[in-house]
Formats: sequence, C-alpha cells, structure tokens
Amino acid sequence: MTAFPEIDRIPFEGPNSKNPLAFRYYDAGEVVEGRTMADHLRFSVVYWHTFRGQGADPFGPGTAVRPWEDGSDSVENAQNRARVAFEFIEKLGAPFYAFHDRDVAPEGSSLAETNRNFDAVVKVLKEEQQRTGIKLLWGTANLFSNPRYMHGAATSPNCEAFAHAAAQVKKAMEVTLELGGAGYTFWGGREGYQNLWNTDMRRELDHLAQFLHMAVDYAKEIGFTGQFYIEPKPKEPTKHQYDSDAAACLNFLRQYDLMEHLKLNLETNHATLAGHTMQHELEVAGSAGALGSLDANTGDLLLGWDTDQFPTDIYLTTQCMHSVLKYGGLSTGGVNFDAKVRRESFEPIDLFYAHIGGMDAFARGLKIAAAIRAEGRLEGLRNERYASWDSTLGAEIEAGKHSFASLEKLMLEKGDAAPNRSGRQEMLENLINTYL
Ligand code: XLS
Ligand code: NI
Ligand code: NI
Repeated sequence: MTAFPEIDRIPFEGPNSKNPLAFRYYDAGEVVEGRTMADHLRFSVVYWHTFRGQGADPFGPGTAVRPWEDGSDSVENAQNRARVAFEFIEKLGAPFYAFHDRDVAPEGSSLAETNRNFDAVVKVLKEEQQRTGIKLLWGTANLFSNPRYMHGAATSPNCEAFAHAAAQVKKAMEVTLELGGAGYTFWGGREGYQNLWNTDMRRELDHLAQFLHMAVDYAKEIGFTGQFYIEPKPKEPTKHQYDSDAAACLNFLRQYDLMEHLKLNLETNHATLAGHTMQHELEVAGSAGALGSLDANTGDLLLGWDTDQFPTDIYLTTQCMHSVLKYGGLSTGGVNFDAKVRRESFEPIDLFYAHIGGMDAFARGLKIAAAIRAEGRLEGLRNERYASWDSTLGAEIEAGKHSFASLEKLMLEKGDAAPNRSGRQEMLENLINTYL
C-alpha cells in the first residue's frame, strides 16, 4: 500500500529546475562551511500538523483530504497513519520527525489504556524508523488538549492534574528514549493565566520548576541523555504564557537552577507574537549559550495569531541561519517544520509542496548566511563599530580596571566623549541585499 503513488523520492534538480516536486537549493550532500547541508539543517517533519491537521478553523470543520484515514479513532488507523507518515518523510528526504504522545495514538478511557495504545503505535514507529533510517528529533507530551488540563498542567491549581501530567511526561520520556530521540521538548501549552485575580503566580512557577526538575531527575534515572528544550510562546492558548519569550525562559531557568539542563526551542511565529523578530530571539538564546533548536514557520503580517505557515521568506531564513552558524550550529536540534498547510490547500500533494518550499528556503538561507560570513564584510563593519572598546581605555574598562571615580577623573580631564561614528544601518541593509 502506498499513500502517495504518484510521488517518487524528491530529487535535487538545481536552481533552473521548473519541477515543483524537486529541490532547487536543498542538496543534502552539498558541503557548506565544512559540513553537509543535511547536517547543518537537520530537517524535521512534525506529526501534529502534517498528519493530524485537518484544516479546521473556528468558523468551520476540516477540509483536508487524507485518503489513508478510515475516519476512526482506532489504534489500527493510528498505526496505518504512522506508516503513511514515514512514506511521506522518506520520499521528502527529511532525516527527522517530531511528535506529541497524543498525536500518534488515541487516548483511552484510562491512563493505563492510553499507555497501551501508545505502545502499540510506538512499535510501528520503531519499525518504520529502522526501515527508513529516519530519526526522532524530539518527543513531547500534549499537556493542553484534554479538558483535565484546562487550568494548565504543571501550573494547574489541581494537584492531580499535575500528577497526571507527570505520569504522561514520564511515559513520553521513556518512549523518546526507546526511539532514540535526540531531544525532548517542553512547550507550556496552558502554563499561564487568563486572569490574575484567580492566579497565584509564584506558586504556579514554583510548581513548573519542580515539574522540570522531576523530568531532569527521571532522565538521569533512565539514562536519557537527549537534550531538553523549553519553547517560548507569549500567548495562545492562555492570555499570558509563562514561557513568554526567550528572555523570560532564560530568567525562569536561571531562577530555578535549570540553566544547565534546558536549551531553547525557538519558533518564528511565537517570536513575532511576542513582539520580537526571530533574529532577536536567536540572539538572546545564542548569546546565553542556550540556542537549541528551531521550530521553523512564519506568521502572517496581517493576522495576529499563530498561523504556523511554512517559511518561504529568504530574508527570514538567512537571518535564522546566520545566527545558527554564528552560535556554532544546531547540534542536537534541527529545523523542525512546526507549520501547517492552509485550509484551502487540502490535497495530500500540498504537504509535499509546503515542505519542499520550506527546505529550499532554509537551504538558500544557509548558503547566503555562509556567503556573508565567508566574505566577512558584515562582521568587519560590525566589529569596527566597537573599535573604541579595543583601545586602551575600552580594554581597561572591559578588564574591570576602572570605577566610576576613575572614569569621572578621566572625563573631567577630557571634557567630553570622543565623537560617535555612524551606525551605517542602511549601508549594512544594502550590503545584505547584495547576497540575496
Ligand atoms: C504550539 C507549539 C507546539 C510545540 C510542541 O504553538 O508550537 O506545537 O512546538 O508542543
Ligand atoms: Ni512549536
Ligand atoms: Ni506554534
């Protein structure tokens, strides 16, 4: 049985190709800055959008045509879907995938039954991983869909919701270990608040930290050495999510002594919802040594929610890959397409077009970023902007050899600071455009 009989493995055909089912820039084996594109980009397909998304919106039901679905919530249907997913990922040529526990298998009437359903599908995932060589980028648990988590999971005022979430994450970590996952992600689904009159923020944050410490402890206990990630998002589903942006996550991790255990999984549309650019978030995480993985997508300029569109903007992917290269590359992380096809793009083949476009956009971004770095003009001009810090005075201040008193003495003698230099913003923006 094949779900995509008309599609072969997506080939690389180069920039002149007119074939919409071919890569024009993503050539897995091409070497950039000493590593293959496949190794730099570590593309990953998400199960929740690509195999569970139905195209529903608040105004109408799903539109997606998925001929392999039998319409039931059975384990058999879930197992069959898993095989279809691997056929898709293999034909696309992405080396990784990512899933939530509840994406892959149906929830039963008790936790024990749910775990049995999960195991039955994990068996197929494992077989398919072995058959295809496709690997798990990260696993995660859905701690936000079931009504028991209406007030949050780790931050719920109901301690049994917390306990249930703990049991769920324990199982999801065991499965991630069994499938050889390179990481495990915590995205705070409903870990936030709708209203501060009914919220004990300090207590909720303490609980969230306790929860993450339990996960760290359990990883040690079972020998899971994959990377933990925390994924910032400012709002949706709650009005205010605690992990609102990279800076808030870093502050939380530092406050609760978790910095060494978690890195950040940054998502473009979450950055923009927070009023930041993705580049800003990448710099915040990267400069703190906490850049872990990317949830690659994009929002819509005119829509104010998490539209999770496939990234096609070369300027954006150039910024992403420039920061990734600058901070030493994605080691355990990847470029994970947390993106969904539009409701109007309802045919199975649209899933291919969407991912091919995203992969090509990132491959181009990688090549452009590498070209910028190879020429070094941008870096040179930026360093020049800070040249005063390499002078005697700058170096002395940086080395901690000055105080307010010594600097006051100096400035009283000089009378005023040396003139500033132009920031050259427009010139640098023009420079970047010469590489596009
Ligand atoms: C939702 C998040 C979610 C995480 C995984 O907005 O992006 O999909 O990536 O739980
Ligand atoms: Ni995400
Ligand atoms: Ni999202």
